[in-house]
Amino acid sequence: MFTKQSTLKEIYNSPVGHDVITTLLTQTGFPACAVLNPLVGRLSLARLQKLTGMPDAALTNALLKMLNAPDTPLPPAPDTPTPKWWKEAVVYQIYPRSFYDTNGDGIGDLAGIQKKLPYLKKLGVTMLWLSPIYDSPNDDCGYDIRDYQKILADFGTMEDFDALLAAAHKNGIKLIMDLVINHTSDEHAWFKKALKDANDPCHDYYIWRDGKGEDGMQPPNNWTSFFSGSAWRYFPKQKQFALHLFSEKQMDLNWENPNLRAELYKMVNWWLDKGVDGFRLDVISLISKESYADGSPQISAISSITGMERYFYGPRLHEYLRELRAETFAKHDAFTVGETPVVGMELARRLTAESRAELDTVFNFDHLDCPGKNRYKPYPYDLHYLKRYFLNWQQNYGNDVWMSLFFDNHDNPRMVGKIGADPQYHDRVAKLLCTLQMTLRGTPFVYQGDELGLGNAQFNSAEELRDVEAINRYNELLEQGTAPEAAFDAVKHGTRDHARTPMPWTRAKNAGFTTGEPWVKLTDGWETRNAAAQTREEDSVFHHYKRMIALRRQNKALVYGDFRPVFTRDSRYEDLFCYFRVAQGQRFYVEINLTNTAQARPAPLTPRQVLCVSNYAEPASLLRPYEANVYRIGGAK
Ligand code: ISL
Ligand code: CA
Repeated sequence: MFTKQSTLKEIYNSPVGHDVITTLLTQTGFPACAVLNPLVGRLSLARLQKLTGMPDAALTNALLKMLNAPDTPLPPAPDTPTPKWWKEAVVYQIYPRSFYDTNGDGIGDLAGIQKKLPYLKKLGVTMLWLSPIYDSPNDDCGYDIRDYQKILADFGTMEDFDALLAAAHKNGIKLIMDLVINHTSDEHAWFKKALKDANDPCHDYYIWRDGKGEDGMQPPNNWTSFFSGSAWRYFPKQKQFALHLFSEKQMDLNWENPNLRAELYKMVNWWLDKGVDGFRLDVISLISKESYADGSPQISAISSITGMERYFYGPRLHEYLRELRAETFAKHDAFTVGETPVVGMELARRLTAESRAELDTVFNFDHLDCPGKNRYKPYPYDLHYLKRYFLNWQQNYGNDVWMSLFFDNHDNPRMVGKIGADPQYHDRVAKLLCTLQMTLRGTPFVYQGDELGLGNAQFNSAEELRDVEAINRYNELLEQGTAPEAAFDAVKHGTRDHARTPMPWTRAKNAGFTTGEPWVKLTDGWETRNAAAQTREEDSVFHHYKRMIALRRQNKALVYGDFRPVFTRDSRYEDLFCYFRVAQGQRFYVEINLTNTAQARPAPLTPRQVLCVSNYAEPASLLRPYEANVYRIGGAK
């Protein structure tokens, strides 16, 4: 039983405590190991509170509830990971709106994806993840679903989908869908029924609360939405508020309701029966809300979201995930990757360990920004942090769990842009990231355009933004009296639009993406940085990806092998990231220079080290800026 008298060290030694403390310290820019300092570690919660005013009452209360929730310890992990088809996959995330437009309306479509299957096959990826393609009013680019069993007209028809799925499978490519079941659109039939009649069974599919204050017009609590403003929307006819953690058109579902859960399972099975191979589960860790008490002001100050500690790892989360899996995925050997913001290593293990039968893997986002930084404020991303992050996860995560490996997705500016190396090194850095991604243990998720080394876009005015998150932030700043230019500056670096610009296919008008007007502007430089040019040039980023993907697919050691870092304790080599991947009968060696200056090799290469792939054309004695090499030890290339 944890109490206010528990010490920081005791708390840190528990899974929940470990992740919460690590996240809080990292967010504020401190190393997590600060807690291991005996003076700090011996402090009790109560004492810390007295000395520093932290943690506040709401946080203490939420934390103690989480710490005291029943937890089954994980059984010991096996010596080697169990082989699974999805561990061997190389996933490619498609943002359908921006992939390829076949009918000139400026919006990518399903026929466009099908048309580009030969390109994807050439690249070598084995599984596609489609960001949502369901019917939607598009308040949040499809993450606001109106009908789970209908295709958005902009993207095509269900026939187009069936044809795409069949064609993908025919090419040996699996396909997973984006499953958004924390919320639906306010235009979903369930919500419409809920609005019409409070006695309709669908009413309880959502989260309704009375308002506060004499007139009942104040939101039920202080929670804020991820997309600015209160997380509660008032409905005058109903005289009640409904919860929306995201946009005000994305209404949170009430997972407490068993009928709702049964409806969701039915829908998931309908897609599985169609033959889809699995799902990426949108913000799945948020489905269980601990209570509707006010959120901690301190968490709010650190994360700019109020209330998160009440639902980021709610008390029924594991139960819901087990049920969901048993009712659906388990019957189809389907693959699942959960999007789990703020979940750290220990909680991730509890969500994905094989013995738990919940999720297969999750996305952890801790590496996307350096400690104390966020995507809205530009800074040069430090590759040394990426090394620290991977050293930790690759060595400590365990054999009964499996990482996802990614640098980009549709919610973040691109990593190669964040690193912001001198333009002469841009392609080398893009290739370096690919080398890391294809040689670490975990399932790689390439985001469309990564394979071209696509960078971030240049947005010049608020009119060019399309992302509801950035637009809401911008408007909120204007309402607070910020001048338009300053408000735009505050969102332009972080807007999710950077990753959502159209795929550059050729040097034709609009990069060959559309014959019409693209729905969002292109990233500059497409005249030279495009798929046509890169598939022609042997030393392009595209070919580097192709070679690395092939190498990984041909060599199980790169998938399942042990990760053995070297030279990590020698400060002379902190600018290098070197490791072995070792499996029975196979050994690979990876050496990476994390900096823009030449570095000495820690040890001379031996004739037994056969170079497989490099981001430089010719070998050299020094490791050149951002050089990344993969060698096979013994045996042919
Ligand atoms: O935690 C975050 C920032 O503090 C967010 O990045 C959060 O992880 C993200 O907003 C959740 O993203 C997913 O759900 C959203 C949708 O807009 C995103 O595109 C999707 O990836 C709501 O469905
Ligand atoms: Ca189209």
